[in-house]
Amino acid sequence: MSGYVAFDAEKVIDYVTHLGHFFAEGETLSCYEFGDGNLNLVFRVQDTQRNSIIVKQALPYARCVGESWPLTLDRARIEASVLRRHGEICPTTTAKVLHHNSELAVTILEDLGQLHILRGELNQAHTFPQLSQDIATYLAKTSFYFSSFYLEPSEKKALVTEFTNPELCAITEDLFFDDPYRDTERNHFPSALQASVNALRHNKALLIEIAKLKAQFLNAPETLLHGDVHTGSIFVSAEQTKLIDPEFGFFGPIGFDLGSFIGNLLLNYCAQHARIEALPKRRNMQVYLLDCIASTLSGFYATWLKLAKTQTRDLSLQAEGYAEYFLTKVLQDAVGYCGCELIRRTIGLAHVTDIDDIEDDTARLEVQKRALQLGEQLILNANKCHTTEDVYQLIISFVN
Ligand code: SR1
Ligand code: MG
Repeated sequence: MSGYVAFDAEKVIDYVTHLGHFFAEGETLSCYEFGDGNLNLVFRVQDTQRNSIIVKQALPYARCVGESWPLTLDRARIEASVLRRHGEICPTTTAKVLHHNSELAVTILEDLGQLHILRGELNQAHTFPQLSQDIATYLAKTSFYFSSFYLEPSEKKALVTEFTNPELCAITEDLFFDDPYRDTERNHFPSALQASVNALRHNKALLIEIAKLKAQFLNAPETLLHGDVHTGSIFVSAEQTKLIDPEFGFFGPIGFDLGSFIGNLLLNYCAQHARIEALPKRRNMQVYLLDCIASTLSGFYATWLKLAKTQTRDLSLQAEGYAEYFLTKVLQDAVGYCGCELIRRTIGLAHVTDIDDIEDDTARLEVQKRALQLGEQLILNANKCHTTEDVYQLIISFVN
C-alpha cells in the first residue's frame, strides 16, 4: 500500500490540478464528497464554468462497515479495467474512464450528473422506455465478446488471470450464497420474518439449488462480468443508460449479471405493493417492470443468438444447436441468481431502499415475505425454463 493516501476534498483538488488536463489553467475548482455506496469515496470536482469530473477512490476497507472489514485496493484497478473493456464493446452504455492510478486506487470518470440512479427513479415510479433494450444489448454484447465463443483460448485465459478478483468475489460468495441460509452477524431482518427465514433454511431442495448456483459462480469463467448489476449501478435519463461500478467484475457465469438485474426489478415490483402512490400508478409501474423484464430477456436472447450465429470463432462451438443449448443454461442460471438476489437483499447485509424505505412496518414485512417467497420459487423452478417465455411465465406465476 506504499504511496496510498486517502483523499479529502482538498487532496482531490491538488491531485486533479497536478494532472493538469481536465480544467483550464487558473480555474478555481470546488469539490465535495457525495458517495453513498457501500465501499468507496466519490467526489465531484467542478470549475466556475460548470465543467465537472468524478473522482472515485477505493478505501482499504469496506466503507459501510468500517476499518474492521479490510478490503483490497485492487478493486479500483478491476473496476477501471472492466469499464474500459466493456466500454470498447458498448461505449454508449458504459461510464467513460478518463484516468486511473492503481497505487492511489483512484479513477477519474466522466460526470453523469445529468443522469439519475435507476433505483431512486424506480422508487419514484419513473419509467424508462429504452432501459430494457440498452441493458439487454450491453449484457449480450459484453458477455458474448468475452466468452469462448469469440476469444482465442489463450487470450481468454490471460484475461481470466488479469480479472482474478478473489476478495470481491468472496463478498459475493458469502452474501449471496452463504449468509442468508445461516445465522451470521451480517444478516439483518425483523424478528417477525424469522419464521419465513427458518423455512428457507430448512428447505433441503432449495439448499441443493443454492449449492449448484454457488458452484457455478465459483467454477464457470464464462465471461467478463460486471459483477454487480443492481439498479444502484445504473444511471439513466430519458435518452441514456450508463453502467457504473463494476468493481466486482471477474470471469464468471453469464447468467449472473442478467439475473442480478432482473432480481432488482422484481425487488422494486414487490415494493410497489406498499408504496405511497395511488393504486393505479403502482399497478402501472408493476406492468412496466414486467414488460421491462420480458424485453430484457428477449432482447438479450435474440442479440446473443445472433452474435453466436454470425461471430463465433471457435469451430466446435459453431455446431448447430449448441448456442441454443448454451443459452438455455444461461437463462436457468439467470433465474437462479435472480432468486438469490431477491433473498439476500431482503435478509442479508446489503438491503435495497426500494424495501427499506417503506415506512409502515406491517406493509414492509408483507413486501419482505413476498420477496423471499418469489426468490425461493424462482430458484426451485429455474430448471423448468427452456425459453425466455418460460422464464417470463414462471415469474408472473409467482408475482402477485
Ligand atoms: C460490502 S458490499 C455489499 C454489497 O454492495 C455491493 O454493491 C455489492 O452488491 C455487495 O454485495
Ligand atoms: Mg457498487
